[in-house]
Amino acid sequence: MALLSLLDHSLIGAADRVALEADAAGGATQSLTFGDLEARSNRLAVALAARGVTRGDRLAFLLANRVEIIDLWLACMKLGIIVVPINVLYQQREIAHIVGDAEPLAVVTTADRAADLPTGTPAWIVETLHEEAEAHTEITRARPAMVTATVCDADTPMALVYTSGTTGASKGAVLTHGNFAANALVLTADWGMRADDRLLNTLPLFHVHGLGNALHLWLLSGCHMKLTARFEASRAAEWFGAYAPTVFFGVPTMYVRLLDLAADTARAIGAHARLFVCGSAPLPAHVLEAFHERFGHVILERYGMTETLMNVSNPYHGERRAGTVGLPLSLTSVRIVDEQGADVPVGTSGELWVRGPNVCAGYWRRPEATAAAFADGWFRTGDIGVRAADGYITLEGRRSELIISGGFNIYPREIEELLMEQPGIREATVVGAPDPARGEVPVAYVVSDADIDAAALTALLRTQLASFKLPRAFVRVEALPRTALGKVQKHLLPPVS
Ligand code: MLC
Ligand code: AMP
Repeated sequence: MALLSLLDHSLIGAADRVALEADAAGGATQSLTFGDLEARSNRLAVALAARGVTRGDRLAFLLANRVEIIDLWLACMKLGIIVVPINVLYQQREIAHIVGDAEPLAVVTTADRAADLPTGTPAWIVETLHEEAEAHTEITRARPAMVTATVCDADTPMALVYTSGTTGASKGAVLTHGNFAANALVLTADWGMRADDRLLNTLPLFHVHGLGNALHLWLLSGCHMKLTARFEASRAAEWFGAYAPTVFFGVPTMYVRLLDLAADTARAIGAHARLFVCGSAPLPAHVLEAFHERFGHVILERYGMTETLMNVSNPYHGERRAGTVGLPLSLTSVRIVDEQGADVPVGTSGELWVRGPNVCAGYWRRPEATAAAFADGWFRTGDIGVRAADGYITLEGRRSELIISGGFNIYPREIEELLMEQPGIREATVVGAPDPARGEVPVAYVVSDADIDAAALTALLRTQLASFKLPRAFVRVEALPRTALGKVQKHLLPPVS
């Protein structure tokens, strides 16, 4: 079945069930049924068509979590429009790259961010668009003809999600309706999502953890979701206490923050819950153990990528083994191979290659990058791992220099290039330094003519880079260690004091 027909079990089949509570303007909370979501997205589909968007067009959004992202996602799904999510933390330079590459008809955003779009790119203000949609009072839960006439199948592109892949330039992974359907079906089944679940989602909807997993598992299972604008550690006790979720999906940093909750609060949260899932970055074994002790639950760790959605997961019923990402999900095959692409034996490290209906169609308008990412139909993840005799996979690192901080990806190259554009900086290299809460944070090593004014440099970089990419320290060195061929030997850099 097509993606939309899967979700129809909730949108149409459970139309009167309360589906969602979400942060609304002015600190209020909004409550909607699945039928409300169906009607809102029908109206938005008509409003979008009136603005001239048609099948195959790209439409981007630059928004923090809010109900209108869900409306937009469903309306685009109904019309075959390709959604381009943009990280709301991105600054002009980062946004310009995505907009230039995806060429969306417009970017749906808020008035205060409109000025951050490249000149000539229409900003569609989210509130205006919503008002326009809601003015179509004649459109209700009955699907308008333009929706019923739109036929999408598993190969229809649903989204371009930008990722740096294993090399520096950010590329749009073409995720299809079939990719989202396969991911949602497998996880709903493998993690036992049920209509009586209560899912607290604090993950951003502009990345696949929130978008592919949380949003679709909610819509497919027909459970209830609480959507917050973002994760805020200071509000966790209030959210978990009042909402009493049965399911929570998070990145390791969120679990580290939750360990700060008082012991009795943690126990009470654990008593209501049935499942805590973690992914997007390595979950340290000691965090899993501390969480178990305080909340009474063994976190289920899984492994995914923007390009592949979810690949490997610890089992719901079997052993959730600390430090491992578990076993391949039901529709995904995983090989671990050496440099020549030959399978390595159990216990030997190699690169993970994956294949399945969850794997993207390739990179948007980049046939060379697509060709390089696949080998004989297998997607080369760039992640290094090892398989135990009983199949459990442990990730050991990455082939690339990717830094993951708080679950957000950082490519050193982007920061290095920006640093080298600054007057007085002759050379720069950026590496990830361990951080107890965020996993890793970027640190810059620079060769410069004068002392570095870290505060001034940070202030300058802040206007061009998302906050999570700002180096946490600048270390001035005489020279960067290099190989005979001139490549920087990052492992020989002095540790940050
Ligand atoms: C963080 N900030 C946000 C934000 N998250 N701002 C708006 N919306 C968000 N969603 C900003 C803060 O304002 C602040 O900016 C800075 O980031 C740090 O915030 P913090 O509250 O001090 O951070 P912290 O408690 O450390 O928590 C950060 C975090 C965030 C965990 C909430 O890192 C996060 O949401 N991570 C999730 C990333 C994610 O979804 N990754 C999945 C990628 S998909 P300032 O300016 O004050 O510094 C993928 C595939 C897979 O990897 O397998 O899933
Ligand atoms: P992204 O490009 O943002 O989708 O990030 C995908 C990358 O996140 C993967 O290639 C892995 O390196 C990493 N990742 C995701 N889940 C895990 C996990 N559970 N443990 C370790 N790394 C992970």
